[in-house]
Amino acid sequence: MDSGLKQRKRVARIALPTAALLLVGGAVTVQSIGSAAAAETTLRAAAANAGLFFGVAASPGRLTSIVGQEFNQLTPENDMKPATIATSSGALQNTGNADTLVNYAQSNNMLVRGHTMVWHSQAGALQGASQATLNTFIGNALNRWGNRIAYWDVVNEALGDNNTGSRRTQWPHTLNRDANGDGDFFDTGDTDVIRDSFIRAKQVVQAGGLTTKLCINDYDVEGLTVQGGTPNRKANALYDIVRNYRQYIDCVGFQAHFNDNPNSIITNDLQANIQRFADLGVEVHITELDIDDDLSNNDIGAGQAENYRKVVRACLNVAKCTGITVWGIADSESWRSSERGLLFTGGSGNYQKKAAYTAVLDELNKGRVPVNPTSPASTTTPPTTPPTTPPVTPSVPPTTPPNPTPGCSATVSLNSWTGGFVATVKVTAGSAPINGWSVQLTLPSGAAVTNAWNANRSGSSGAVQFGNVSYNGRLNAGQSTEFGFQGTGAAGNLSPVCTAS
Ligand code: 9MR
Repeated sequence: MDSGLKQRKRVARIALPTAALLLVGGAVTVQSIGSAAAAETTLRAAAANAGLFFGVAASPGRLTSIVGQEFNQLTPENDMKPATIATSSGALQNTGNADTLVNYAQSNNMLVRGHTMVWHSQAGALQGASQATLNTFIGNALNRWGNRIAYWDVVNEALGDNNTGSRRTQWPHTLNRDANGDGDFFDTGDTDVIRDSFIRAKQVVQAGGLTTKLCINDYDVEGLTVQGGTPNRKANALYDIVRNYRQYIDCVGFQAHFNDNPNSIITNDLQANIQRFADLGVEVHITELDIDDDLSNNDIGAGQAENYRKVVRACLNVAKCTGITVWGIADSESWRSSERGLLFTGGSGNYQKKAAYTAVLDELNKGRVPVNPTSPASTTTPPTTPPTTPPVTPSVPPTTPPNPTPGCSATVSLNSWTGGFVATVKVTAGSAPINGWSVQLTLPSGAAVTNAWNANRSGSSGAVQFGNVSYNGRLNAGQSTEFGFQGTGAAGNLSPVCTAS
């Protein structure tokens, strides 16, 4: 993290059903949803039952028995950063500590998150390097550990502070060129260090047949809004990056260093923000969780525990939120020890559980509870079997009249705040299967759609039309799917009209 974040906070004082976890080639698979098992007594076991990993950041000096007992994922807190392992030509050096951590993880059946490749901070000898040299480093780092690393943070903290939604201006972002001056780096002719780094990483993964997943990671991107209800422009910018480069990006990390900076608080729309990224098809992870005691008026008992519970629940409620990592074991060993933001007190291998630990364990043990049981989040995932399987001809004539008229209905639920909203639209087929749908709704004047997911959109204000995308048009009788959109202004009362084809 930009050291400025901590600095800002200190100086200005402004103002953070169960499933089985399978480790398949280093990746997490949520296997099945069943009935709740007996309460587990470690974070890793409870998380595995709920179909996610629960990890910790550590260095070799912190590898006491608690690490393997409580956690099933490990992030090197500092030992895989370019400052430690990169030479100025992008070769590797000093990989001993990283190897120790990877070996420990392997022996304790833990996933590893590589952290991190392209970052403006702690770049060491790589500072100021060209894209070609960054690409060399990306290839070397990926190939060095191969599938022993399940997830790699390819790009870290690419976006600027203070909720501007802009890219950082420091190297490596000085490698960016906005050819047509339209303020983004997505056009033909533009140069984008994010895109080019992910393209390189994806090539290496494909060439080596690796299962390693490629992530983008940032902080202050957790809520749809920030304190006071202002849209979270940094989160929106990250969303645009992931949407534009979806073919290269597999996962998104919300660092979740929650504190009393207005951009870093825990908002009620955390889950909706996780969901909109998940709806793009990427895995979402909470990657560096710690929760400042200031967020509960220095109540590091029930207040902090409640905040931890909220964050864990938001992740559990989204099927593609597949892991949570806390940024250290004990308060005393944290990068911001005075804020007492972790799950244990004590130190040096002698740790005591805090109320926050008990809350996290308890919440994990409750498992994933779908918010809307009639439309699980998996409806947004393209079906793995062809949707056109011919129906088996019934041997007995149907008792209901044949060929009922295809039809559909739609309902909207809104999450509004001052100046904007997110709408989730549920489309349900009538008494006959449908092959496609379109939904029209009329926005009041002053309201406009800024982006949509799981639907093709035409129009942005007044009468706006949404059509199905390739994987969610075909619905059986009575079956539902969901799409969403984000807008500015006030949505008012929306009356969607659904037409089936
Ligand atoms: O926790 C890390 C601390 O020990 C280092 O001194 C610091 C140097 O920048 O990095 C800390 O980890 C950061 C992580 O790599 C990226 N996100 C913010 C984390 C906290 O600053």
